Parts: sequence; structure tokens; C-alpha cells
Amino acid sequence: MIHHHTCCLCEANCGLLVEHDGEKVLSIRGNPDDVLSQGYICPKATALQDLHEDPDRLRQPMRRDGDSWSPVSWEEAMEEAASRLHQIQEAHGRDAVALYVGNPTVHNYASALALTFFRDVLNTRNAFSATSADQLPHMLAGFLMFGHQLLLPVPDLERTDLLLILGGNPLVSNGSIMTAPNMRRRLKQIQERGGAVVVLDPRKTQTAALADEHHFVRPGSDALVLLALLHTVFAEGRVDEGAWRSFSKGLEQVETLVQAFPPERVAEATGVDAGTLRALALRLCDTPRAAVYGRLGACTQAFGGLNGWLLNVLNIVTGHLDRPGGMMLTQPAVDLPEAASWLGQTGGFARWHSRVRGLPEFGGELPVSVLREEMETPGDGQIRALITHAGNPVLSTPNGEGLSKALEGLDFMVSLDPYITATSRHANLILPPPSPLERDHFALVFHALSVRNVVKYDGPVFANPTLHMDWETLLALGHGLARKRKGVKAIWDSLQLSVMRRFGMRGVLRLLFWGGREGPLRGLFRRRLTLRKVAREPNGIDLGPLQPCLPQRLFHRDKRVDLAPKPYLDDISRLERALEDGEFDRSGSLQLIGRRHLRSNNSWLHNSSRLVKGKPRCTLLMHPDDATERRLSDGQRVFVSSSVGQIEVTLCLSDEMMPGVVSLPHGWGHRDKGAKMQVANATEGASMNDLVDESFLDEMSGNAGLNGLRVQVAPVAPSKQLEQSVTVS
Ligand SMILES: Nc1nc2c(c(=O)[nH]1)N[C@H]1C(S)=C(S)[C@@H](COP(=O)(O)OP(=O)(O)OC[C@H]3O[C@@H](n4cnc5c(=O)[nH]c(N)nc54)[C@H](O)[C@@H]3O)O[C@H]1N2
Ligand SMILES: Nc1nc2c(c(=O)[nH]1)N[C@H]1C(S)=C(S)[C@@H](COP(=O)(O)OP(=O)(O)OC[C@H]3O[C@@H](n4cnc5c(=O)[nH]c(N)nc54)[C@H](O)[C@@H]3O)O[C@H]1N2
Ligand code: SF4
Ligand SMILES: [Mo]
Repeated sequence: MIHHHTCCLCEANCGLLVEHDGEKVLSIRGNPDDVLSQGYICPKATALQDLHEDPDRLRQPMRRDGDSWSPVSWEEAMEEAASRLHQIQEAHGRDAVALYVGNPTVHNYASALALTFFRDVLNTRNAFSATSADQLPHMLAGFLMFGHQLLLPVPDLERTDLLLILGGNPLVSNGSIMTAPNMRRRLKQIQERGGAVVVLDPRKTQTAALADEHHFVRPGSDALVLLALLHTVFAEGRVDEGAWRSFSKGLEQVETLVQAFPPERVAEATGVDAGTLRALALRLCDTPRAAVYGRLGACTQAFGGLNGWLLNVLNIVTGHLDRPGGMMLTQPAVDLPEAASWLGQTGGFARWHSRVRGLPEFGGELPVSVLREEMETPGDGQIRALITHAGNPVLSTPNGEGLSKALEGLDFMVSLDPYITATSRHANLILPPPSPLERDHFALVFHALSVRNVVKYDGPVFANPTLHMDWETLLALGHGLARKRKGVKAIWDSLQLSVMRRFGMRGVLRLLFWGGREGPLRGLFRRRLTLRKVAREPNGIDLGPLQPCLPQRLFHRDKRVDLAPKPYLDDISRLERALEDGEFDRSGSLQLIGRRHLRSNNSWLHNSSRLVKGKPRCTLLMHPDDATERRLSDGQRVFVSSSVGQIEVTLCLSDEMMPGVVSLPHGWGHRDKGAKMQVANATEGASMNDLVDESFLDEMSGNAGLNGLRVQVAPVAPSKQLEQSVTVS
């Protein structure tokens, strides 16, 4: 039997044909008729079978006793979790229980919806997520400039003639904040129609290799690049005269500010020469359909916040925002920003600050870089218990080793995770979800970030009534907590959650369709799309190319784009100081950046033999000149050390690296961190995040700095190394 499904592993959301015989998966292939992916899949799709069949995947709740684990019934586990969390909140206040929400949550509409209810009940200020180790700067820019944290422009790949990429490697990541399966084909199509792809990256990545132009850029210096591009646009009198001028404000402030950043001033610090910067700026102005797209590398650095803003500003003043072929906003059938605004949630910034370091809240969450200190620092509001949902912060967030130690000091921890991971192994209870093939799929978040407006819903491939979906576990836990509390709010929460548990998240989705822009409640001329209609189309429905939608889509009350929000203007002085103090200089130390691999997904999928086989992947890439300077050679074991830690890895020399920059993938080191995953534990690797100092971050937005960290590299046995080289010479 063949079942249509969608791969939930990354943002591309590729359509799948899953062939199965009863419970046995026979094959997983790309669906040639899928509305967006048209048959494309990457090697990870077939690993959905491995996930489904993995003997290490937990199939019932587990309770830890010291180092040993034993199964426990759902009823017992839920009761224990609810009462322990309740006791801790009663004794120490709501903030004593923290929540960390990881990346797979956004790939699961039902848990994303359930979390909004659960967070409301938990009511803690100590809420964290992978957002602050990822796209927070884009969301902050959406919030401050357009009035909604979920208004994130995506490149209109189908029509652009010039795509400038800063800090993204979509050929490997398959695109982020840009749902666009088959990036290779899409980038080649730009070239085939006479357009060009230009990449600014400290590594000549797979995407850079395919691009028409690649320039090395010094890690962390993108804000200077963007300011210099803007400088040129203004200095040459090339600011676009489009309609956006009538619904924006703050242009004069931007003009004044960029005057201080001529290309010549930033060339040395950025590693990009002034002529290149100037030519790039003019090319952007000369190309009617162009898009400047920045992603992870431009976010997770010391000036990530400024980058989020400057990327939008550059697109706006060159006339490339909200225009076909430029950076555009989506209008999906289930309109996430609008639905969130019905609930009064358009975002928020700096409404409160973290207790110890005073870093700002964003969207109701604190930066994950403060998680450890908020656990270890005594006082009111200290974190004493933690709930993790689909996250592995020990491997994925700064100072993982430090965090791992801090978790040992908690009074109670519960993890919703299919595995005993580096993080969940510290939990008292693990509550596992079903596999992705055992749940339905709707790309609630990624339809809102898709390069074309599409809509699609898939039912589960396998039905398994004994399993508890993440959403059910979350709502049951919230319900359990509410029932133990007293007062009007507790009664309301309890009532609301019991209705929601019965109604189900599919029911909420059905409602969202009704009120959505294509839904029956939106008038006669709409398509009257309902979930039922969508579910009848297993290949999905095309709703057409992205359409200009400003200023209507703005959420600011004055319906204007704010080009110059104050937090950004204030932060420019920090950038100025860094430039003046020589912080961008290469001073002997190396700068460490990350690297993704097509066959991996953050800290997971490492327990699939077919994905991890082959050459070791957790290697340190270094330019040969840097190796010669340090008398290091290819294939040698080295220590990489930083202000907070040291790891041992194998060195690989490669001229794809910018001199002075080294690269490591993150999410490895399962065995050292005590995970219980046979294949992952037998695979070589160490955790890059053991090196990342929590104080290396974007102080303005609070986003973690995961790229550009200063490190030292030394041979594992210096004396032996020296002996060898002396003998050779
Ligand atoms: N150094 C460095 N660090 C990084 C990055 C980097 O580039 N460099 N990237 C950052 C980014 S972009 C992100 S998004 C974060 C990711 O950070 P996290 O989200 O914390 O980490 P993941 O590795 O995605 O962990 C996902 C966990 O969820 C579990 N899981 C998978 N599916 C499900 C499910 O359906 N339900 C439940 N309950 N659990 C599930 C997996 O077993 C795994 O333990 O890492 C960040 N960390
Ligand atoms: N195969 C695979 N796919 C994935 C994931 C995965 O782990 N594996 N993770 C998923 C997740 S959670 C996310 S968020 C996306 C991320 O997807 P992308 O945003 O494409 O992220 P990366 O592939 O990490 O690419 C970041 C690039 O930034 C570069 N870089 C580092 N520092 C700097 C800098 O200071 N400036 C500039 N200009 N560039 C810099 C790096 O060299 C790298 O090429 O990928 C998703 N897709
Ligand atoms: S690119 Fe690969 S991992 Fe991403 S959705 Fe498609 S098949 Fe899945
Ligand atoms: Mo991410």
C-alpha cells in the first residue's frame, strides 16, 4: 500500500510516497506530484524508516533511578510529573520551573499549538527555546519593523534574477526561512534565466561552489558589510523611489547613520575589498528583481540583531521588499501571524530581563545562553526544575558541558523525547512521542515561510492508538497541573484544557482553516478551503506565487514600516566600538564557525546507520596556511580549546576555509555525554558547543553567538608531534 506523507525533518517539507505492507515500511520515495517538491527528497527522508524502527527509540515512559532506567505506565508518569512540578511551583514560585522547547516542535503543528496552551498554564518567565540559538534576529526585525514577530520575508526564488546569500548554505540545509525543496534546481534555474547567485561566507560551501560569485567574509562582520552596501546606495543616490516610501518611516535616520560606514572603512575588518562592496551594492540597485537573503550564520553572531534589521533595510531601500523577485511576505491559507494576533500575540521584546545577567526577553522567552546561570545562581526565581520538549540543549546550546553539570543539580526534570539523549538522560522521567510516520502532518509554520503559497495535509501512515502524541502529553500535563491548583485561573485553565484535549489539535487546525484567508468565513469570493477539502488532495494545493501585500499586512497601528527602531540605532555604538577596538582583527587566534551536513539534523538522526556511515564527519576544517603556521598536518588529532572548554577532533585541511577561520559541525559527542543510542555512540564526534562561551552572544537581542568564536588549536600530543617533525627534517 502507498501512503502520501510529508517529511517533517527540515523546512523543505518534501512530499513522500511511503510504501508499506501492514506495519512494515517497504520504501520511502519522493512524490513526483507533490505541489512544491515535485519528487525531490534528500537522503534523510529514507531515515524516517530508521527512526520508526529504531530499537533505541523509547516506546513507553521511562523513569530514572540513579543511572538505570525502567518503564513506567503513562498514568503513573503523568501523575508524578504533574505533582512534582506543582510542588516546586508552590514552594518556590512559578519561575522555579523552566521550559526548553527544541527545533522539532516547529515541524509538528499539533505540538506547536498545544504548547501555546501549556505555556499559558505553566506561566513561567523561565521559558527558553532554540529560537535564541537560531532565527531570533529575523523575528526581532519582524516585530520591530513590521509589528509582528512572525512576519519574515522569504526570497521569491522563482522570479529573482540576483540572490545574495549571507550566512546560509541552502544546498546542504535545504533552505531555512525559505521552504523550497530542491535548492540545487532552484538556484540553477536562476542562473539559467540569466540571473546570478552571490554568496558571502567564511567558507566556500557547496552553495558557494555553485554560485556565480563567492567572497570570503570575516565571521561576525556582516553588519559592517551591510552598512557599507547601504552607504553606497545612499552615497550614489540610488535609493529606490517606490511606493514603500509612503508607508515607511525613519529613512533619514538610516541615511545619517550609514554615512559613517564607507566601504573603505570596513574592508579590512570584513575581509571584503571596497571595490567588491561597491559593485555589489550597485548591482543590487541595477537589478529590478533581486533579493538579499541572510540566514543562520548572519544571526548567530555578536551582531546578529543588527544583521536582521539591516538585511530588511537593504532590501527596502533598493526596492526589493514586497516586490516579485525580491524578498516577499507569504499569505498562506492558515495565516500564522494573523491567527497569533487574534490571540493577542504579535511578539514582545525586553518586557522583562533575565534575573542574573539582565538579558532581554523576546516573544515571552529568555535567551538560552542564560539557562545555566539561572539554574546555578541561588535566589528568588532560581530554576529548580526543567521540562524539555523536543530539544537537546546539552548538545545544541552554548557551554553544553556546563549545562549538563547544572542539570545534575535540579530537583526535578522531565523530557518529552524519543531517546535517552545527552540532555534527557538527566531527566527523572522521559515521555516519548510516536514516530513521524505515526502522526499527521501540516506545515503550519513552513507554509508561512514558503517560496510559493501552497497548502497540504497528510494523515498518519500508521495509526497507533496506544501512543501518546506530544500534544496529548503536553495538554495532559498542563491539565494535571491546573487541577492541583486553586483559584479562578486554575478552574479556567482546567476547563479550557479538558475541552482542548477532547477537541484535539486537529480540531483547532480545522478552525484555523475556517478563519484563514482562503476559509469559508472570509466571504463569497474565497476558495472556501477547509481542512477536509485540503486533506482530499494528497499532493497539496497550489495557491499561486507570492503577492505584494504591504502595507495591509503590517501589524503596527500606523501601518508603517519602521526603518529605524531605537534598539538598533542604540546598538550601532557597540559595533563602532568593536571596529575601533580591533575586535575584527585576526590576532593569532582562530575563529570557529559551524557546518551542517546533508545526512544529519542538528543533534539527531545520528542513530541511523545509513546516515552516519562513511568518513568521520565531526572534523575540524582548517586552511592549509593556518596549519603550516601551527605545524599541524592533515588527519592529525587536535585539541580545540576556548575560554570554556576543550574538545579533541581530527583535523582536515581544506582551502575552502577562509584563512584564520576553522569549522566544526555541532550536535555530536553523544557517547561522552551519556546518551543511550547504540549507533550514535559508536560514531566518532565531540560537541562543538562545549567550546561555546555563554557570554559570546549578541548582547542586544540575546541571540547566542555560535559562529565566530575565538579558539586555539593545538596537537593532541605536542611532544610527540615535535619529535616526529624533528626526525623528518
Ligand atoms: N554550535 C552550534 N549550535 C547550534 C547550531 C549551530 O549551527 N551551531 N544550530 C542551532 C539551531 S539552528 C537549532 S534549531 C538548535 C536545535 O537545538 P535543539 O532543538 O535543542 O536540538 P535538536 O538537535 O534539534 O534536538 C531535537 C531533540 O528532539 C527530539 N525529537 C525529535 N523529534 C521529536 C518529536 O517529534 N517529539 C519530541 N518530543 N522530541 C523529538 C530528538 O530526539 C532530539 O533529542 O541548535 C542550535 N545549536
Ligand atoms: N542537513 C541539515 N539540514 C538542516 C539542518 C541540519 O542540521 N542538517 N538544520 C536545520 C536548521 S535547525 C536550520 S536553522 C537550518 C539552517 O540553515 P542555514 O541557514 O542554511 O545554515 P547553515 O547550513 O548552518 O549555514 C550557515 C552558513 O553561515 C556561514 N557562516 C558562519 N559564520 C558566518 C558569518 O559570520 N557570516 C556569514 N556571512 N556567514 C557565516 C557558514 O559557513 C555556513 O555556510 O538548517 C536546517 N536544515
Ligand atoms: S530536504 Fe530532506 S530532510 Fe528536508 S524535508 Fe526534504 S527529504 Fe526531508
Ligand atoms: Mo535551527
